[in-house]
Amino acid sequence: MKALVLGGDGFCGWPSSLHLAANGYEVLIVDNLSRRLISEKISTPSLTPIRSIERRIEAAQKIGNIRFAYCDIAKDPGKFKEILVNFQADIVVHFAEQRSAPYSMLGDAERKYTVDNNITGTNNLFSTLTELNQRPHVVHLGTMGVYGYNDAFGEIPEGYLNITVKQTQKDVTIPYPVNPGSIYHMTKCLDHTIMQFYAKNWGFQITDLHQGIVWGTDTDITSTDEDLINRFDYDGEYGTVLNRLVVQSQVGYPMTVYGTGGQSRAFIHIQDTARCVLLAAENPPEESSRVQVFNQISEVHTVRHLAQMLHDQTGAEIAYQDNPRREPAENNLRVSNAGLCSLGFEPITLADNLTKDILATVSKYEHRLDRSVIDSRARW
Ligand code: NAD
Ligand code: USQ
Repeated sequence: MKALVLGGDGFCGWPSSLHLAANGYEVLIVDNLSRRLISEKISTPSLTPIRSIERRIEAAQKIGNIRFAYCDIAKDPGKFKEILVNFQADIVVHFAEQRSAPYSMLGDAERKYTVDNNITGTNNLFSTLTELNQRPHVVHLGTMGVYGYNDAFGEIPEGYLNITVKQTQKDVTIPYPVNPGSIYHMTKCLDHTIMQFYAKNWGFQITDLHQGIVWGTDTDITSTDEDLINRFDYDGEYGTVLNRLVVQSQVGYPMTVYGTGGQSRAFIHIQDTARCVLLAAENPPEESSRVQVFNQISEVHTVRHLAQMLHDQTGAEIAYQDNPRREPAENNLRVSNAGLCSLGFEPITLADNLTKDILATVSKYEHRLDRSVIDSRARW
């Protein structure tokens, strides 16, 4: 089976590509290396010394059949088409988007770039596949943030809500109302609409993984060889909250809890991202007229709880800051992950003590840390 992995050089894409290759897939990574470029532009290299894509691929040959093609899927539809024609994928996994909410809110240029890149890339993929009459199962990485983060309709279901229409008293199933909190999250809502249309009109089999915040850095494969090491972002724009707090607690930087820390969010470990992507890839929807949605999450915590847990482990100080983001100070969140669990997903949780592994990685590469990039510059 052939898996085309768009964005396979990134934080989630790299370990997922390796996991697919280790499980017998012929993998072709397509990436424009824009994440590495943004790192250079805003001076925030990965804490871990990730290798060049060439060196990564050379080391990955020991894991399985894995290759790389440079292509910007948003800006170079001609080359992208050639790749799709030549590779004839059975599965396409689509990670290739600008994924930082704070980055997308920095200013005019970043708003436009995020929308142009994410929406055009997704539409290019489906439009070209339509033109070529190819129908691989497409697995798209979406986000929990499409739902907003509240329990207004009870536990958040997987993409669809069963309601009774007041006017007709009819029971219907509707796509869960979207409620994005940033330009980045907005692009994921738009992606979802694009995919619903392609599924309805051209019968694509599509799975949208509404993923929570990913934590951790290494997986059982990336930790086997320094040349396979995964990226680790800790800066104010690309670092996600748990990884940031772990780094801060290790290096004596007061932990940056925004507002009261009462924000509840869903989390998943990077190892589970790779496992869930494979599970989803192997289980396409039976019905091709609508997008299958799985909530790719393991557990829900408040930011305050995470900071307190790290304080208890390390004694690190918590610094409550004015929240730079427009979001509710406190929220309740309950999320179903029944779909992936029914396929055999057994979540890794914080109780498994994996923050200790991250602390070890941070300690190993602490000399590479730049404290001046820890605070976030984005305000909205
Ligand atoms: P990342 O930035 O590390 O990886 C994205 C990769 O896509 C990068 O290698 C980048 O160079 C590439 N890319 C971007 N635009 C491209 C284009 N036009 N053409 C070709 N390649 C392009 O991000 P990540 O953390 O690995 O996230 C991957 C996906 O998972 C994203 O779509 C993101 O929205 C989603 N996701 C991530 C998280 C998280 O916590 N990291 C949580 C939920 C969902
Ligand atoms: N937060 C802090 N302190 C920090 C950083 C963040 O308190 O130092 C808070 C934020 O205010 C927010 C929460 O922690 O309430 C999560 O922030 P985050 O930066 O970890 O996550 P977010 O911006 O939502 O985006 C990340 C990924 C994105 C993915 C999303 C999943 O960058 O790609 O889609 O998590 S989710 O949050 O479930 O929508």
